[in-house]
Order: sequence, then C-alpha cells, then structure tokens
Amino acid sequence: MKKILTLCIIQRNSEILLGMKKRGFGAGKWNGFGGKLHEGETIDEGLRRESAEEAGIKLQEIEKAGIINFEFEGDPKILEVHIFKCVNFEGEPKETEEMKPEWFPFDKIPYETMWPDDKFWLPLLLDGKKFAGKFVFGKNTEIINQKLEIVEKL
Ligand code: 6U4
Repeated sequence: MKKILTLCIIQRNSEILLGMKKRGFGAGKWNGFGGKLHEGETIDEGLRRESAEEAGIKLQEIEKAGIINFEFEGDPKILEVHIFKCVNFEGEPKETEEMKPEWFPFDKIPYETMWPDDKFWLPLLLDGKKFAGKFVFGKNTEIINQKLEIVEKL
C-alpha cells in the first residue's frame, strides 16, 4: 500500500525554516512542513494546506525537488514523499499546535535531530539538484537500505 505525503523546505537567503514536530509521527525531530494528502486533494494543494496549518504561512512559488519512498521493516506501507523547495511565501512563520518553527543557516542544520535520511538529500536540494530514491528503516528508525540518485526530471 502506498501513501502520498508532501514535504516542503522553505528557504530565505542562506537559511531554511524547519519545524520542531510537537506530536505524532516524527515528534521530537526538526522537519520540513507537510503531511498526508486529504481525500480529493492534489499534491500541490496538500503541500499548501499543510504549510498553512503547521507554520501559518502561505507558500507562493514552489519547485519540485525530489521524490523519496520510505519503508519500515515489517510494515507493508510505503510512504511516497514529494519534496519541494519554496523560496517565497507570505506571512510570518508562527508556532502552531503541531510545530515550532525556527530558521537555520545552511551550515547549522540540526541533522542529528532530524530524520536520518535528511543529511543525504537536503544538501542536494540546497544545491538546486533534483533527486529520487528510497530509504528503508529498521526497528529503531536506523537506515538499513538506501538508494538516492540525482535525476534530470521528476
Ligand atoms: P496527522 O497528524 O495525521 O494530521 P499529517 O500532518 O497529515 O499527520 P504527518 O505529520 O504524519 O502527516 O506527516 C509526516 C511528515 O513527515 C510529512 O511532511 C513527511 C515527513 N516525513 C516522513 N518521513 C520522513 C523522513 N524519513 N524524512 C523526512 N521527512 C519525513 O525528512
């Protein structure tokens, strides 16, 4: 079974906006903004809704950066995460029930408190590259298998 999710990395000059997830899946980790699609929603709509809900901002132009499938050992579900970059948005990021936002300079990204795959693909995104891949996590969310490649088109 495949589930489609969205994820947005918001960039301003040489900083990115991450949110500390306060509850649910990935709680305690810094993450981009996004989530599951609601029924009948397009990927673009889902990404914009989640960014508004989680960070209180309205995304303007967005750019596709990558697609990564995530699998968890012993779980037949595959998360297909569509990753985007946004360099302009309206509004001031604010703390919500789900996320506490904070800006991080490119050289101070808190990889040790993020999903362990982020350090592999986030530098590609910041470098303007497009990528596709797959990560398989073991029982302690350690990576047990991975594949990541730069692609021309998504
Ligand atoms: P609920 O609480 O059901 O409304 P929702 O906000 O729809 O949840 P959520 O929070 O489960 O969805 O979404 C998970 C978010 O985490 C998505 O933006 C995708 C992202 N994500 C999932 N696996 C990831 C991973 N390995 N690395 C990463 N982001 C990941 O950087």
